[in-house]
Amino acid sequence: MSATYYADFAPGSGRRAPRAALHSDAPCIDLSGTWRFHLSGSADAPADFAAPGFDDSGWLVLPVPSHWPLYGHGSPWYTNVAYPFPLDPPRPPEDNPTGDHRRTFDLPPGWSGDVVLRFDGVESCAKVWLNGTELGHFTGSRLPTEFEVGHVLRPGRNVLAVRVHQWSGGSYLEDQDQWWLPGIFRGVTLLRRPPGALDDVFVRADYDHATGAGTLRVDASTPAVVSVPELGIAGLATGSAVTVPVEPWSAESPRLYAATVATDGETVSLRVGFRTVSIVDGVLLVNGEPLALRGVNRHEFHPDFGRAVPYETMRADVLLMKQHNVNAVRTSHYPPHPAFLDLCDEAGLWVVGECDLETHGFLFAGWRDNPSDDPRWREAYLDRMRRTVERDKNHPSVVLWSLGNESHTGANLAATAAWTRERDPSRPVHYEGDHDCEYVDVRSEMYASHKETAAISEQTTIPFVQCEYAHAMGNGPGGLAEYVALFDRHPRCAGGFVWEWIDHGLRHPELEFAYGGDFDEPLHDGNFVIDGLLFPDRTPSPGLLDVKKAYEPVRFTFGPDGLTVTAVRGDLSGLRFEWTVEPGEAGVFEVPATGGTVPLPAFRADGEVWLTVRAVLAADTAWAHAGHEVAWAQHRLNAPAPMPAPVPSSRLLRTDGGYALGPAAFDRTGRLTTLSGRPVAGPRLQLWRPPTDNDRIGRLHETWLAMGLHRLTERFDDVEAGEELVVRTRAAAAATDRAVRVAYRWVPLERAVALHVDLDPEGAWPEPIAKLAIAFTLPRTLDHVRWFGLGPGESYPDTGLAARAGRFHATVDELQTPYIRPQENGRRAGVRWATLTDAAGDGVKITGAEPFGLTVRRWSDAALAAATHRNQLVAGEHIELSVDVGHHGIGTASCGPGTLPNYELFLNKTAFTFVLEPVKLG
Ligand code: IPT
Repeated sequence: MSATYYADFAPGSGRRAPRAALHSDAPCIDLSGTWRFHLSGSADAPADFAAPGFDDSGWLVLPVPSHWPLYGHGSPWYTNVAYPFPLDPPRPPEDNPTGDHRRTFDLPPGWSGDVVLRFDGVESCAKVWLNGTELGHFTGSRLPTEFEVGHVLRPGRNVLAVRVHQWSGGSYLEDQDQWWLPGIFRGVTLLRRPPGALDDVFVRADYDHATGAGTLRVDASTPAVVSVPELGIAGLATGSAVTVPVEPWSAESPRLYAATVATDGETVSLRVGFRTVSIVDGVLLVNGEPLALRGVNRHEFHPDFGRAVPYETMRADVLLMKQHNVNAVRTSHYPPHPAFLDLCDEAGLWVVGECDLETHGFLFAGWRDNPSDDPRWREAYLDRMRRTVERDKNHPSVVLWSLGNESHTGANLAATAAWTRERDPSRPVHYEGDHDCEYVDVRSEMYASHKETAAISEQTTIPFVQCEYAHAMGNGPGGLAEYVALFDRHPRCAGGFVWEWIDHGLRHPELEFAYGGDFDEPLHDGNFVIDGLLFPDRTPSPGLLDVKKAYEPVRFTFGPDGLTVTAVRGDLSGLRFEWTVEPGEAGVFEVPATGGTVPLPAFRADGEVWLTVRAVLAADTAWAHAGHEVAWAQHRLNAPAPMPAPVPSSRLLRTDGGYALGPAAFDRTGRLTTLSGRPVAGPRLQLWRPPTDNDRIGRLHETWLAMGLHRLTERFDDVEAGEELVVRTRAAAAATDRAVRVAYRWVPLERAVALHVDLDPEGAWPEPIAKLAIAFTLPRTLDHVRWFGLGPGESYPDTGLAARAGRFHATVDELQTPYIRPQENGRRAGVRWATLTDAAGDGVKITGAEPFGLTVRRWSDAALAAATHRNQLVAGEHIELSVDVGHHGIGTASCGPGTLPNYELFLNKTAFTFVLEPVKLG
């Protein structure tokens, strides 16, 4: 077998030892910018381009950092578990896109002596030459690499040449569920190393919660002097410790102290956060307090730049997380750009720092030859973890080290854990794949059901973390509130991380956002890469709003003595409490920082009225402005007046076409044709919904298709015209012998009609159905929707935590949630009444005897189900109105448990009532 560098077990050659990412005053040169670029399909072309005199004027140009497939050279490729090449470690495939990169730079005067060239991220393997001298090579795409270059630098003009192979031995260790995107995608920097340089610094800043003292000790590769002016620490020698009173660092209160570590030649600036992670009686603690991880998994992603994420985007992620009550991030499944961790220190997020490692695709080979247990890969495993820990060890935000993801188990992982613990005993070690907890400090699971979560939390003797749960693919995740309630209940359960932060949809000229298969990849996993809480452009999805509600740090409970306010994490200082009663009444109330019960004013109200209480930021913070809502709750002050018993107020008339009943007209078979002269067709029984990703991948949708729910036909059997109009139908699907007997009973009211629907299943219906609704077709002009119910966003039985009771309005277009792969969406729940009107305010009103679900679209369910991308949804000639009395829950069966039993929907004999009337809004 060839031991060519790109087909090797070894992680690299010629590299410097890994060290901390440091902010230094030593001069540096940013080599980002426009480089020359040439792509070839073979890894073995002669490397003549490395010669300083090579003429690259005919080459293309490419920005660095970047992934070349996002600039039209080759194309992105998405796989989840499967490797996109045959398994024959460490050999990559023959077809190995290889990007040669070249740039020149001028060395400023005075740059003699030691100089280091650093790469912060190159996928997947690079060989580097400076002025024609080969420096070495490296793998480890999301890890830093440094070379000594002082001896090859020349005064004046220098030529840097980098050959990047898409595939390498390293690719076997990088089988994360994401796009394969080669390139120099993070910065390249030239760092001057002055005499007396401080290469490495290791800050240990512990906090003793019993005494309130912080102990600081800094170790450095060169003896140096430590100062923390704010703490009066000056001239502290590296290697010695000092103990002083401090304020501790936490995600809620991220107190940082500016520090410097200096030699004669170099000064490094740090921000020190004092905190101690410990495990006591199986509970994971920081500063003596149980750590409640209410987290998300974050991949680095930008829809235009892939993993070459701009700084402002990293910042946006941190702010969005904080604004949505997320307090923890798992850096799935590799170290992020180093600046991201600075932002986490600053804003306050607990971080699980994960190594760049995944070998998931060996699953398909029964884990045969899995690198995790193959001694030939041992050095590569250790190398990756060393580069992770050494780079990020000084961040107070990092509280756990994670060995990697989905790499099964084996001796190399155990060795990595042992090294990590020895190098940094201050942080527990996490790795989900060590199910027997032989070499980890915390037990970890992914996608455990609620039941399993409860059982593990009760049985475990060490802290338990759900490193992934609540798969946020498409519409969902359902069942989030129940998970968080379990986390809150069990002290040994330290919480979990939603999968995942953002949809990895790549911007596409026709499709808007592309996913697997959109680049004609021969093997791919479709839209499984679209499973985030943010849409690719970072617009929050309804799932993120639910996360915000589920992760609220404040709890409100309404009781006979008033409102009890409890801090779930941290305290209540920094918050202001407000109440509102629609319409128009509002006030504030005082709550002690530690929480308490406050009496509420007496409110007088007629009809259904809700009190809303809110906790908002009292002052600006680093992550949101004063007034930003952190938590809220509602309490109904008055029950709704019951719907008046229908009093027939007009008589049924026979007409040429059929029947007339108040404002409603019907054809001879009893189908509604107009309301107040406006065409309205219906009702139609609906038992199906366009499948969500969870329905489809969890295969419940197969059941619905087998039942024929998507092709229900309704036979009009009988019309009985007396005081009322009773229309009997039988709804059934071709080739099946079960059916629903439906009786639509129309009763005239004053300027309105009531519709009583009786359903009687015929035959056995043991499987869940998707939805139970009746639908109407309306003119396309009725596109303004107002409703009283839950809003403003969508809700399904086990989602919509963020929706609150109130009066809302939206256009039909605004009611749609633009999931990247179209699917069931946009339902508003708990609706008492809704109007659909045209621009002049004319239209129809529908009122439920009981709160109902409202869905309004410009396309049919069939069209929604058939669309694979947003651009395929085209407004039709009508508006489709569906009013439901039940939906099956959403669950997370695309990866994880399905709908909890109490959110399942079955067909039973049932009855419900709606009132339809024409309206004219003022
Ligand atoms: C789990 C992976 O860790 C994660 O990277 C992602 O692929 C997720 O699934 C699904 O989106 S692994 C799975 C087998 C539970």
